[in-house]
Amino acid sequence: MRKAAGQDVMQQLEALTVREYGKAVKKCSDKEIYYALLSLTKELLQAKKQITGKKKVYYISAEFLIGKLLSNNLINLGIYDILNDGLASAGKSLAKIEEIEPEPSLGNGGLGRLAACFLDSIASLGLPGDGIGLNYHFGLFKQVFKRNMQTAEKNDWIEDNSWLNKTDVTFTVQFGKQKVTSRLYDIDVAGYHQGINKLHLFDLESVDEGIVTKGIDFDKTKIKKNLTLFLYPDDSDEAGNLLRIYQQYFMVSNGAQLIIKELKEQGRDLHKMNQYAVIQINDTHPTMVIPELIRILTEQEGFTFDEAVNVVSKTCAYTNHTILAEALEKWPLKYLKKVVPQLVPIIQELHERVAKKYKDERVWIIDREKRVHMAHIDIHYGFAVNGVAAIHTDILKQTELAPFYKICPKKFNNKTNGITFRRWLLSCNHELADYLTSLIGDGYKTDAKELEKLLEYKGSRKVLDQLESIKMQKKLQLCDYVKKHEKVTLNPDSIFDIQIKRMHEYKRQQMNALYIIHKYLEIKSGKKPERPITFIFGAKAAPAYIIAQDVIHLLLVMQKIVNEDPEVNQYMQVLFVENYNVSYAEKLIPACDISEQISLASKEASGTGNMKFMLNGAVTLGTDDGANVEIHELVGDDNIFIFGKDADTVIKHYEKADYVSRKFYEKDPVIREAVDFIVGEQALKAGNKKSLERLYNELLNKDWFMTLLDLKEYIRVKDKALKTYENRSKWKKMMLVNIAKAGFFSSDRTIAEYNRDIWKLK
Ligand code: 26Q
Repeated sequence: MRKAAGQDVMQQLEALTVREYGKAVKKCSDKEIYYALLSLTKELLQAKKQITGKKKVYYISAEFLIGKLLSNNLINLGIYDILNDGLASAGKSLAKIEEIEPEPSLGNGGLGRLAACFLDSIASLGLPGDGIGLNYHFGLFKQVFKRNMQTAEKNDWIEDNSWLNKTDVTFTVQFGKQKVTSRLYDIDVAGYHQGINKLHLFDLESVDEGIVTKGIDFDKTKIKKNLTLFLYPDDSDEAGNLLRIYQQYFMVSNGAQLIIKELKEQGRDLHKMNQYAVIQINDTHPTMVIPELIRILTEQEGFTFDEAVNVVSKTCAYTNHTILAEALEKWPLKYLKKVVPQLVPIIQELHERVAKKYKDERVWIIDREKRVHMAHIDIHYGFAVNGVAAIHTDILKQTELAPFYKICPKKFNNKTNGITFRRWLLSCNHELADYLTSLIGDGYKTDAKELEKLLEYKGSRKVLDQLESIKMQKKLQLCDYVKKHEKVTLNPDSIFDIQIKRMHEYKRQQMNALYIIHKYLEIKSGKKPERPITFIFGAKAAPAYIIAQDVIHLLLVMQKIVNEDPEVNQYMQVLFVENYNVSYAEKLIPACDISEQISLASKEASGTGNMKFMLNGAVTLGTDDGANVEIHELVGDDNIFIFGKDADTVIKHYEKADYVSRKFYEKDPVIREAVDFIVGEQALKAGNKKSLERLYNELLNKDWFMTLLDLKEYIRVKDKALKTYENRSKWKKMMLVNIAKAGFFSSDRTIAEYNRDIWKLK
């Protein structure tokens, strides 16, 4: 039945290319076929039923890191296989055609990608739920390496023909005395064999791409032209911070207007808004939606202040994604006065009410320095607060948000993150997905827990060998891609050890770099590893985050030193891929043997890359942090490599301020040798003195994220992982157990929990 529909699709594609280009598919270029597929898929999406229901969730987020959409849409529409086969018969490769699609970069990392996975799962569970965000024209910068340093260029991803659908919806947004006009663009979000929801992206009508001068520079004060040009422009100066507040308000004002418009169109009583809508606030970036809704309801809909506060508080829920104090948004009141003067009296009133009720100033909204704590607005004036992994929620309750937990314990709940298996298995690893289907059927595609059926095959040599052979296929495919894009030849017989994520000190890429230095020195001194190792990195660093830039530089310098050393390069190689993004992740993850998840315990709220690797048969080398803790519990001690000080110990070090990195350096020659290499002759010859010295000094004199505390154990446990890899049958069993236990991390499970405990949609 599906096959028949699919064959029909191939005929539709043929008809389309004849109509558009006057030739058959087999005569078309990949580019022509891509655009034909884009039009065809958009038509099929539009023909799908909108998911409806009495109540809808609005997932409001400054980031939606959706990645390329073609392959996923085809899978969710149930026509991927038939098109893949049909195109192959015409001598075409769908995988190659997918390469043509530009990748939208509407997010930085985890938080944005999570929002995208959630949209997929909401639709796949048949729940009514739309995303609300911004249509950044150049998104996050494109990373280009020059002289072993990161430079930033704009990512011009929007083409005339794209997944964006221009709508007739426009709103006015007021900034003090200035007014701007917005326009809504929609992207259809198809559920897996389900109807569709929408991702609503607002844009500025008067946006002017021409004001971008070189790289990603532009005049930050020209609000009427720049508001939706970039995602999170540099926040190191006042103009950058103000622009961020302009962007946030633009997003939430549009979001609030859209929600109210929809409720009115459905004839709903706004006094009962919470029965028809729930607004999930993704971190504090959209927090101003709370005072904005209160403003609209009181100024335009005749609500009293109490009525507005009451219904808005029952409609909004907040997700926290970080425990890093510096990432919790606190806006100086004077900035808000400048950008959104109309919200200031509302925020002040919200603060007064809190201050009247609670003596403890730590829960106030406006502090003594006149800074507005955005998270505090969410907690007081929302009905639910959640962390994103068990350990993260516990730390929020016990430490970071403890005073709030004391006054409203019932609001707090945990929702361990998840990932969509449609993208992170079915789409990026057809080979594994098809093999799993042949073994356990395709029930796991809609009920991920069924992956556990794989455990039955733990003793089957045939199955274990097949898993190994699929891993090799994916490594070979990655080698081809890397050869073409990075001009580096990798050895597929080596162990692929991969760390891909945003560059941040707490994620400790610098610890991995020190391991690489250590291994390099060992090989130089004659101690060769049993099998070659390939260390792969991918990461962007915020342009204003200097030390993160320095770590990128060190790793690129190590890439040069190691790969150009004939005594060493047959035993180890280093590769830092340029412009790491979702599409690159889809190629790297299936090819990975060892998944590096080495954040300082207590700092990584959850992590989601860890789940993607596990699902694709990589074994985790990590600290007991974020969702690693839950991975550890699920697979057991034998199927993961855990090291490092635990979260309690780390938190105590911070409380007592008693961690001194220099002590570790002084007492241990192995640590000293690795750290000294950073400013040794060889590194200085290959790299930039200022940058390397700055990093060296940081490690010795500060090391806020305690790299040297865990380094020794990291080396020991990583060496153990490498040794275990040589016990092939043991390793293959570990792979199997990791895949089998990954079902818990399906975002379908996460979303079902959000719905059960918070949204209550159906
Ligand atoms: C804040 C203020 C000023 C400028 C920028 C920001 C800012 C921007 C982005 C603060 C935070 C972010 C992004 C955070 C993020 O991606 N957090 C990650 O969320 C994932 C999904 O829950 C988790 O898995 C990761 O552990 C967490 O780091």
